[in-house]
Amino acid sequence: MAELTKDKGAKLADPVGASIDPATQELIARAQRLNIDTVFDRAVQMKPCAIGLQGICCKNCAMGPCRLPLPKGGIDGEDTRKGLCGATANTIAARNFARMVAAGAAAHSDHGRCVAEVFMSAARKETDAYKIKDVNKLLAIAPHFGVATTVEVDGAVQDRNLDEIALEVAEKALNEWGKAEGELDYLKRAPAPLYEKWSKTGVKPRNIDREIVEIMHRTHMGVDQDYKNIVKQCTRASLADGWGGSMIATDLQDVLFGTPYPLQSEANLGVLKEDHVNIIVHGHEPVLSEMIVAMSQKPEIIEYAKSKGAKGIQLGGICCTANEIFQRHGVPQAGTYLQQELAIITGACDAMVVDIQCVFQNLANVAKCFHTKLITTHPIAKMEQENVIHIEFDEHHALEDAEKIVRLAIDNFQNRGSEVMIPQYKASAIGGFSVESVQYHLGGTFRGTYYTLNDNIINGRIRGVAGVVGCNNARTRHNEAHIKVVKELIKNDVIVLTTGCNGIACAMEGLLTPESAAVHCGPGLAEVCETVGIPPVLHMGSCVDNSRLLLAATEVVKAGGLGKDICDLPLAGSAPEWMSEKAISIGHYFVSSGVYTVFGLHLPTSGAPVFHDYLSKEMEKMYGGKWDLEADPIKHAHMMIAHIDRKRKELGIDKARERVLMDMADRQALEG
Ligand code: SF4
Ligand code: MSK
Repeated sequence: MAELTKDKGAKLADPVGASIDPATQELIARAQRLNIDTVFDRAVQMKPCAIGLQGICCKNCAMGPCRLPLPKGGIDGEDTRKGLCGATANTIAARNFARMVAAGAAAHSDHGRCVAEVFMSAARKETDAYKIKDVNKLLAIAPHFGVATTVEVDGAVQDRNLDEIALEVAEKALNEWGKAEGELDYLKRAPAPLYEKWSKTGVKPRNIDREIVEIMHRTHMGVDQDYKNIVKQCTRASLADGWGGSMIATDLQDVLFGTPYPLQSEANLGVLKEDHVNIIVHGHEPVLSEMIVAMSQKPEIIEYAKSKGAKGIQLGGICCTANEIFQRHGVPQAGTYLQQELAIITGACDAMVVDIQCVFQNLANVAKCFHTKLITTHPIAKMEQENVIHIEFDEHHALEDAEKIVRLAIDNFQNRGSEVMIPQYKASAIGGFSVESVQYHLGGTFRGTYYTLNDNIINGRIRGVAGVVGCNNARTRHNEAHIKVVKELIKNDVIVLTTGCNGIACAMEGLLTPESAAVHCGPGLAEVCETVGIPPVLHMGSCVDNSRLLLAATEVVKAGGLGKDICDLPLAGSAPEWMSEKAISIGHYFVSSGVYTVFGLHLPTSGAPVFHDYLSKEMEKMYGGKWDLEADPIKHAHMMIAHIDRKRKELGIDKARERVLMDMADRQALEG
């Protein structure tokens, strides 16, 4: 052990209180024994600032920071709080919220831009590493960019050359970040009434970068000082994320790496193997992890690992990289966001390869205590600590970069100390439920619609649909709210679509298996899962893949019988343990697309009650979706269920469910 990272005598987390997961508990305790601090300990040692938590601290100019605490006993009458410049609590909270939306939308969309650039290189055939893998998906998305897939020659319609289509799609896609006129091409994929609402309220994004830049301008000292107008720009920028940057990222990743279809794998830190070279891939962009997967499967590389005394190479993912390689290759998920330090604390991680987003800087300090090589790969995401190796990844020499990284990990296998402790916990999990594969599973190849899903919602077996997504947060017990919310929903016949770290939490809990339906679901949902052979919780991918949820909801609208817009559906969204600015952008585009969305923990809006209310009541009037907040997971789930029931009633299908759920005695009484 090279170096210890913690002050002796500091207050420590209670491992059992910090996580519901036994693997996590064991490794927190191990870290404490080894005197290595983790996020769990730091969370008990440093309390959050109560004013920042409520969104009412402004540091947008050097006359501040101006802090506007709520008066004791709340606001009675006029709210007279103001900063030095006169900015009200509503303005300050709205500006802070808007900057979170901007950062979140920027993160997703810059990821999307990077994928679009790689896609352009592939279309131009400038790289051997990346090729078009899913031609059907390319042909499916081309028309949304206005790219023709057929051509008329001498009066006859012929298929267009694929290389030409790919090149044109690449140009059109990249143009979405900076086009001078018009609006984002993908907006018209939304149901027509939703598109009309966006037109009427003037929030259709013009291009992705502009909406993000405009938030930064508007929230500069002395610019936009009307919280309603700031929210309008939040809506525009978040739509540029959900129906723009994220959706393009998902689509082009599917074209390059394949649209996910169901496959089986495992989840939790128990997937690491003592006798294998263990490589953890962590972050978000699959352009890196896809190459690491390809390289680690090459026979000569496996042979090289064996020549160094290992039995093979075990890859595992953390955060959304885990979701990406899980859904396309069945690579095991090593853990959620809060388990990143713990993966190194097993002592069995030979290399941790990171790219962008959700990566703790403290990984470098933890890696110093073990033999682990920590490798950063992205030009925009480096670490200052000198034990971190930077191998910059570039699509033009991607395979060479991947080979260098994998060989580095293999060479490091023999440096492992004797301090290996891999907790023996892992669960089986099925992932790969893209919009297309759900269509196939529920509608069959020929029908290819969401008809069966709609039918089961209408007849009441499925009460409704929930999108449960998002991060972990060390301010709450790891995975507890995720699992309680999801279990309560499926117990009440609500099918769950999951992404992000919620997806990993559900995988670790065994909820991504068809068998879990019989154990955890209400009778209606259990029957559907058993008949169709699907889990009650469908893993739809990573954070950018929340765009899949928007398109799945759109498919449900199209399949008919459940209204004309996303806001008509018995559907609700949730992020029980959110922490990232990306979650705020996702939440806001869900709401602006008509989804009732509940966040756990807290929202950075509570210090400005008028602004907070606006996000709920006024957003609902405009788009049919609204923000809500509930920290208690059971109440949180029941708020979603109450919304679903309200929608069922509005659709006139509430009685159908009562009939389905009648027990035998009720039926006999009726028949008699
Ligand atoms: Fe204070 Fe206004 Fe400056 Fe914000 S912009 S720090 S409220 S003076
Ligand atoms: S990784 S954004 S902690 S879901 Fe996408 Fe998990 Fe949240 Fe990062």
